[in-house]
Parts: sequence; C-alpha cells; structure tokens
Amino acid sequence: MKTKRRSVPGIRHYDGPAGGWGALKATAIAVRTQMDTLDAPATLLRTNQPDGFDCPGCAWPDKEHKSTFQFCENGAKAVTWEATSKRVTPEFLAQHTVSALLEKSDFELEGYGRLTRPLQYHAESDTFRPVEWEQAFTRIGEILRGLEPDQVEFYTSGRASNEAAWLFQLFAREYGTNNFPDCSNMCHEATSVGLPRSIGIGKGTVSLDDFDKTELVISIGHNPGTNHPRMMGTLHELARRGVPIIVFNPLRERALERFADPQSLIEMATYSSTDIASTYFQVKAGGDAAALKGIAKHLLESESLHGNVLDSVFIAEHTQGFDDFAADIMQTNWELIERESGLSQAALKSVADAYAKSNATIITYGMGITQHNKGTANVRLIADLLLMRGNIGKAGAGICPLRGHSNVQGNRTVGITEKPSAEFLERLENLFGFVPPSKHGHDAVQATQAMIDGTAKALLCLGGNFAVAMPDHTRGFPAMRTLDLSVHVGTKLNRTHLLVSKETFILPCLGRTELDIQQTGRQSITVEDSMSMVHASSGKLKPASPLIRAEPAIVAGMAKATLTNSNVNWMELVADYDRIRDLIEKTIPGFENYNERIRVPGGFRMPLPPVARVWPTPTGKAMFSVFQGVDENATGEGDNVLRLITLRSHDQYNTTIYALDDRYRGVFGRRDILFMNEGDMEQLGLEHGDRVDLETALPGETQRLEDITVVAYNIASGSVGAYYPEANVLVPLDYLDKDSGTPSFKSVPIRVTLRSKEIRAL
Ligand SMILES: Nc1nc2c(c(=O)[nH]1)N[C@H]1C(S)=C(S)[C@@H](COP(=O)(O)OP(=O)(O)OC[C@H]3O[C@@H](n4cnc5c(=O)[nH]c(N)nc54)[C@H](O)[C@@H]3O)O[C@H]1N2
Ligand SMILES: Nc1nc2c(c(=O)[nH]1)N[C@H]1C(S)=C(S)[C@@H](COP(=O)(O)OP(=O)(O)OC[C@H]3O[C@@H](n4cnc5c(=O)[nH]c(N)nc54)[C@H](O)[C@@H]3O)O[C@H]1N2
Ligand SMILES: [Mo]
Repeated sequence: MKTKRRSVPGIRHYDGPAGGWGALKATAIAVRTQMDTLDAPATLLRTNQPDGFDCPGCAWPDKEHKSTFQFCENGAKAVTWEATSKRVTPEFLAQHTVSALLEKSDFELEGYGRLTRPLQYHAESDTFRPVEWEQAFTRIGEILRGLEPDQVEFYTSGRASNEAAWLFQLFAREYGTNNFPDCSNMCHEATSVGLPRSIGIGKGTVSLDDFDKTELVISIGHNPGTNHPRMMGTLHELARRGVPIIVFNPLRERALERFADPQSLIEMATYSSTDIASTYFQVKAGGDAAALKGIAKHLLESESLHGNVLDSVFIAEHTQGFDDFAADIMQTNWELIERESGLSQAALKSVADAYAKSNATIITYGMGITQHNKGTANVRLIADLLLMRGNIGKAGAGICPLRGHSNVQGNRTVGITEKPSAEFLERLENLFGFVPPSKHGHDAVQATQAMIDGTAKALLCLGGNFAVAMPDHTRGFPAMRTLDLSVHVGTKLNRTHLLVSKETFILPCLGRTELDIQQTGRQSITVEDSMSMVHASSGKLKPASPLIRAEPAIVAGMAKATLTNSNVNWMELVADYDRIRDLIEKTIPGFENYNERIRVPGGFRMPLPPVARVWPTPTGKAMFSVFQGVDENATGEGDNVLRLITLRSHDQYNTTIYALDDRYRGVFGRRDILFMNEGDMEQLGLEHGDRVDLETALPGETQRLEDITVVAYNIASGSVGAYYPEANVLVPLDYLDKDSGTPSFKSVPIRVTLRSKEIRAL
C-alpha cells in the first residue's frame, strides 16, 4: 500500500488462511441463529452419508459417498438455512402487504424462515393468504388451459431432484411446450453447448480418482473456498503432495492462496495452514482466452523447436481440426496476448513449460470462464489445450467444470432442456401416447424477453429466484407483473415471489433434508453430482410444516389439474418414486437398472464416453476449435471503462444471503462495495472509501447502480468486482454469449463516477 488508507466501516484486512477456526466459528453461528441447537449436530452428521441426505450446497462429489462426515462451513450453512426453526405464518403475511415486503432485501425475506402453507395473492388487500392445495391446483389448471402452451414458461432451479425435474418436463411436454428456462442457462450453459462440440458430451470427464493421480491442476475462474468448499479437501491434499496448482483469477482469493483444513488436527491445533496455489496469475477479467492462447502458442513453438511436447499420436488418431487451430494460435501475436490477458509472455511460457512436463493434467473452471460473451468459445479453448497433450481419456487428467446447484447437472440429464433431441421425444411419445412438441422452446433470457414483449403469459418456477437471479432487473421486474399467472414452488420467500402477476401462487415444498412420506412409505430422491455420479438422498428431518408437500407431489398436482385427459397416472407415480425412476430409465439412456443401482451406497456413474476416448461428436473425433481474436469485445464505449465482475460473497448461496460478511475478502456487515485496483483508483482520482455511482458503458444503455463504496483490493487492473444480485441491474439482458445464451455476468463494461468524498457511516 502506497499511502495510509483511511478507515472504512466494515472493511478490515483479513490476514488468516481460509478454513481453520474461523470456519468452525462461522458454522457455530449459523447453527445458533437458525436451528434448535440440540438437533443440529445430528442433522449435520447426516449430510452426505449413505442413508442420509445429499448436501444441498455444492455439486462436488464425495469419496464413495460413504466417507466420514467432512466438515464444510458452507455446507453447514446450506443445511441450517433449510432446517431453520423460523416460520412465515399466515398472521405475519396478513400484517405485511406485498408492497411493504418488496421493500425488504432477499436477505431479510429469507430470514423470516420457511413457508408453511400454500398461498394465493389477494389483490384487494395486497397480501398473500392461505389457500387449499386442491383449490390452488384447480385454479392454476384453469388458467393454463386457457393459454397457448408456448405462452407458458417452465423454470427450474437446480436443486430439484431427478424425479421432480423429470415429472416437470413431462408435465410441460404433455401440456405442449419446450419452454424450459433454467438456472443452467445463467451458469454452465457454455459448458453444455461448448463441450459437446469439442468432445461429444456436455459434462466434465474427471472423477475424484483422477485427482489422486494428477500431476498438475490448472484452476481457472472459480472460488472453491466459498463455492465448492469440499473441493478444498482435495486441493489441500494435492498441495501437500507437492502437485502444482496454477491459478488464473483476477482476484486474490484467500482459499486459493492458503487453507487450514478443519479436518486436519495438526493445522487446527497449531494454527498453521497449507499454501494452495503454487503460482497465482491475476488475469484480467475476460482475459483467459488470451492467456490460454499464449500457453498454446508456446507449446506449439516448443514443439517445433524440440518436439515431444504435443501428443501427436493422440491428435492424429482422435481429433480433427488441429491444423486450423494451430494456424490461428501461431498467427496470434504476443503483444495482443499480453495486452488482453494482462499477463507477461514469460509468465504464460512458464505455465506452458509446467504443462509440457506434466504427464496428467486437470483443468478446473467455473463462472469466471462461462459467464462471458465468448463463454462457449472459452470452454472450447480449455478443451483444445487439454487435447494438445492427450489429456482427455487418460488417468489423472481431464476437464472439470465446477457445477453450480447440487443437482443442476441431473436436471439437464433428465430432460430439462429447451432443445430436446428427436430420440427423446420419440421415446416419450411411444411410452405415453401423446405427441410432444418438437419446436424448440425458450431458455432463460428468451423467456424473460418473451415476458417483456408480452408474448409469455405465465411463469411456473420449480424453485429459484428467477427474476432476481437474471440480468436487467429494470426490464425484468416489471415484466413479471404483466403475466396472467405466476406459480412458485419454493421453501422461503424471495423477491421473485413478490413481483406478483394478475394471479400468483406460492406452493411451499419440502427441502432435501426433510422426511418425504408418500402412499407407499418413505421416499428417496436422486441427484447427479459434478462428476456424473448419481446417488440417492433421503431426508430425515421432520417437515417444516404438516401442510407442505414434496416437489413431485406438487408438480403432479398441477399436471393432473391442468391436463384433464392426461395419459399419465400422476398420482400413482407420486405414491412411489421407484415408479418415476422406472420411467426415467425407459426414456433416458444411462439409467439402466436405476432402482437397483441407487440402492448401492455411492450410486453409479452416468456414461461418459470420452473417458474411454470415444467421441460422440458428428465426426466421431474430438474437435479442435478456433477462438476468433483474443478478446471478447467487452471494451464498451468511451474512456475510463472498467470491466465489472459480479460475484458471490462467502456468506451467500446465489440470491440467498446468509449474512452480510465476506470474511476472506475482509468485508463485514455490508455488501454495497466495489473492489478496485489501487492503480485504477489513482488514475480515476478515487480513494479507498469513496462513494461512487456505476453506470453501464454500452451503447443505448442507461442502467445505474448508485451509492456504493470503493474498496482498494488486490484485483487485476481494469477489472472491478461487485456482489451479485445487487449488481444485476447493470447487466443488459442482451449482453450475452450468443452461442449459449449465458449472460456475461463477469465482464460488464462500466464507468465509475464519484459521488461523495464523505466516509459512509454504517
Ligand atoms: N456457498 C456457496 N456455494 C455455491 C454457490 C453460492 O452462491 N454459495 N453457488 C453455486 C452455483 S449455482 C455456482 S454456479 C457455483 C459458482 O461458483 P464459482 O464459479 O466459484 O462462482 P463465482 O463466485 O461467481 O466466482 C467466480 C470466480 O471467478 C473469478 N473470475 C471472475 N471473472 C473472471 C475471469 O474473467 N477470469 C477468471 N479466470 N476468473 C474470473 C472471480 O474472481 C471468482 O473468484 O457455486 C455453487 N456453490
Ligand atoms: N450477476 C450475476 N447473476 C447471476 C450469477 C452471477 O454470478 N452473477 N450467477 C447465476 C447462476 S450461476 C445461477 S445458478 C443463478 C441462480 O438462480 P436460482 O437458482 O433461480 O436462484 P437461487 O438463489 O439459488 O434460488 C433461491 C430460492 O430457491 C428456493 N429453494 C431453496 N431450496 C429449495 C428446494 O429444495 N426446492 C425448491 N423448490 N425451492 C428451493 C428458495 O425459495 C430460495 O429463495 O443465478 C445466476 N445469476
Ligand atoms: Mo450456477
């Protein structure tokens, strides 16, 4: 630091490692504020156990799903938030109008606790009132029958089980639409679109065993200490074994620097920690493609000098498109690469040299790669780099996209897609005797656009906080109000629920931690993790209220009431989830003997042909790609434009805000801040603690986010960071990756203007 910084309320430098005693303390606080503390230890111990429930936190796998309980602060928060003893009662709702509740933040709204009974919006009193389940279903059915199927949007957030998601798609398709906006469209869609083009399947290829055998990990654009905390155990182990971990991230994320493993008695007892990243490169936001091209360029140069760098046998036997790829890389000049990535030629060459030495490399990546307007091309470039040295279909090597929601991958596997394959539709038709729609439907951005245009008339949400999670609140929020119907299946109140339409229903559901009893007895659901392992999850806790229902039962209730001549016996399916799984098995490849195989602890792995070097692409080969140029055209208009990264704090799960701290980044009790590089601050005449306004710097856009405080931070020059979802107002709806429709949440051109030099009091 050049000058002494003034003190800013809530901003303190955090010196410690990630994890450690701080994590234990944070867990204790989560338990104390949310749960009956006597139940808490038993509840937490049931997470990710063979007969327990799958953690509703992240999608990182468990070793054989039967290891001893792994401590994880954010997993504990996810569980305690669901198992909270707080309740939203009818009395509370009678006393609070929807307009008044809309003034509250999502943090406050979810803080009121679990929803306890079905609710219907009552316009005259502007309140939500209790409604009987059957009455709600009947009215929803009536409205839906009066609409054209393509006027209805069926949204899924990735917590839904395979069983609930499969029923939801069956409902929508028998009704007559493929409109399936889902959270994946804002998340890993670039993976779902890019990887099939490269390797024939839109999923990662590595397993936990590969991490045991790997010689090098390159981690790009993800923050595991917060978002995939159980991955920290794996990275910690690798670091201790001396496996290099090379990180590309504009921000210095503490967990990627130093981590004290709460499982390690020695580290806990001695307050020591382990360095995680062997090298940390602060690439510019959106500069990864340039960096990857630089690494590839040096590999090609080394190959022509010394040979033995590329896996030429693999390339010849298993791939196509290498010559075009190589020609493009060779003609990309270093000057451009350095300018766009913000990294030196020497730095990138050192990565290439390390990569060339490693016999088995894994590249892991997250939202820092996908949420850009060339997200799909970014993903493909990662695959290219791996293909250059035959790092797919080899032990200890592969590509590892870090998925978001705990079952987002499973939702896609079981048919939540706006572009279903002809084979899948044919199987549905043969099995059920109705003709499913073949016309492609809407993804998340298209669904919002249809709501804005007035062509969408209804939105049914299986979980999530759709309007808030999406970009462009200024356009999206009012569009919610123009709908004839909105229906939300959820566990807690959020702002999307409150953006009421002509008629709005909130249907409260069981969470994954809760006991699910149907006609034939206790039910288990199934989920698929980031590494394609499918396993069972059985809730154990007493439901938050006797009046809430399981997601499959709610979906079936709506379907039965809507489709009066349905070919499906909905209630019979809900009575026993084995029956749903039998039908999933009949309609989706890879689920052979589904019911049998999920009864084995640890479950089973979905087929991943690239692991055996079988490439289900149209050519039967893995395909190299050509990334046009080095940048993503995110420069924006005018001078002094910075690239905004919108990201998660340590105390949040997407739009669910657990608390207002972001401990590892040194932020306490507030979220209204902008992380900024000191050099950039100096250039713009800004100081630590200044209050500023942000404005989107794209043609024709006037979005603003007012009054946030500048915090000097170790972030790449030209990049700034602010929290999601507060900063979503700055992201235009059509600012996205054209290939996948993923909003460019990590590279919004913005301008910063000084508002006031006063220090803000909290
Ligand atoms: N506790 C918790 N767990 C979660 C979630 C949560 O909110 N809380 N969310 C879940 C979901 S749905 C998802 S998708 C995942 C998200 O997990 P992550 O992919 O880790 O998502 P973000 O927090 O958005 O962080 C992205 C990281 O990328 C970096 N980054 C930003 N832009 C760039 C760039 O241009 N290049 C590079 N190299 N890096 C960049 C940021 O500095 C940040 O460290 O986590 C899941 N798990
Ligand atoms: N600016 C910006 N925007 C982003 C992102 C970003 O990085 N930056 N990330 C994007 C990403 S990766 C994602 S995945 C989306 C997330 O978008 P969503 O998945 O739509 O949002 P969540 O915040 O996860 O949804 C929270 C709500 O889910 C409900 N819920 C919780 N548990 C359950 C359950 O078991 N069943 C049901 N039915 N409901 C439940 C609760 O009512 C809760 O209020 O946001 C995206 N938006
Ligand atoms: Mo996500």
